[in-house]
Amino acid sequence: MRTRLNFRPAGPFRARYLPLLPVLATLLVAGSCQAPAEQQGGVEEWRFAIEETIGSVQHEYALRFKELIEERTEGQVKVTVYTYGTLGTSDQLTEQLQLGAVQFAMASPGHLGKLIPEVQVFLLHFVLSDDERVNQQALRDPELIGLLDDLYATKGMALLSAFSEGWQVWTTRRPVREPADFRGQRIRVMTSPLLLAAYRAYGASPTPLPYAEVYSALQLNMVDGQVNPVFAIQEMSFHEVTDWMIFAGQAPFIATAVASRDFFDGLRPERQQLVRETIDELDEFVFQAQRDFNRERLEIIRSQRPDMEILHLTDEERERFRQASLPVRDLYLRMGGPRAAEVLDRLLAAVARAEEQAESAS
Ligand code: 6CS
Repeated sequence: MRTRLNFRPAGPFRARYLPLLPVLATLLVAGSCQAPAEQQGGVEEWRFAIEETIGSVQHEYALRFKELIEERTEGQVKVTVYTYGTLGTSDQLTEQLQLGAVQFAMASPGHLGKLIPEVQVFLLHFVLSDDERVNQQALRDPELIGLLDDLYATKGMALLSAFSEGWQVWTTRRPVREPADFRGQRIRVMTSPLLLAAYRAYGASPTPLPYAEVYSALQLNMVDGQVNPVFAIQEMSFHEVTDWMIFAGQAPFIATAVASRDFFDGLRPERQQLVRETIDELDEFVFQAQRDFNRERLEIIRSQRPDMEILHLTDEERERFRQASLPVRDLYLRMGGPRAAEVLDRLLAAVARAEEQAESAS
């Protein structure tokens, strides 16, 4: 079994992160003084900040990246991985990447949508396929990635890859079988504005919060439920403070792996190629890792909470949610930035093409 760490933040948010200020200050000084990345005795250091804790899907990804890069550069590059909680919230990680204090980071559309509204396309429900392999292929669509990369570039980032961390599951205190069951429920969502629209469309009262605050918010009854992939629910102990797990297959959790644009553009062509090839290989690696993690962690949840009610919505029940979610696509077109229509069309076309290919292969 893989490493597991319960991350149950205690106390007010500021108090939790204040002790980290020295770490942040050190990184900021390092980032502003040493471009592109720190050189120590001929060894270059690349810092990789992730939005999840030890033992998570993103951690597995970053560790494998580290292993491959260090091996392939024969120790010329050392990769240091910073897990969630060491450098701050997702928004703060993005800021540090933009400032050059870290060279690589994970940036989930669930938070990044405040900065790049178009990326919220990945937050829409029932847009991707029910088939994870189809989604994997669609997310690799070069035109889609190129289009998004242009937008990331305007914010000082290079988009390296978009990948799924598995289906998102609702954990609640009450059963949810149709949109009306969400009425009056305060559901914690990530901080991108489209998520408010997505859950209001179901009649819920969405509450945006950083990841680190979710456990306490559930425990203190400030919210009634939340949404995340199974591995995250187990790792962050959300299953301790909710009673129902509802699998609706509305959307997988999409993460994006990014590099600082200045850093990446400043790399020698061979190094850029090395990063691109390594990231490419990680696509299949993380596909398998998320599948294993989500399966194994569900078993852990079952053993730790035998009374947990696990509900898989039927096709008819899902269809009610799908219908209720459709107006949110129009909202995305209005609030998703100037290139929203292009991005949504491209994603839908990539999914359709991947579906056709999967059908003709079977
Ligand atoms: O819910 C969140 O905020 C977070 N969930 C996951 C699975 N990864 C990072 C993200 O910030």
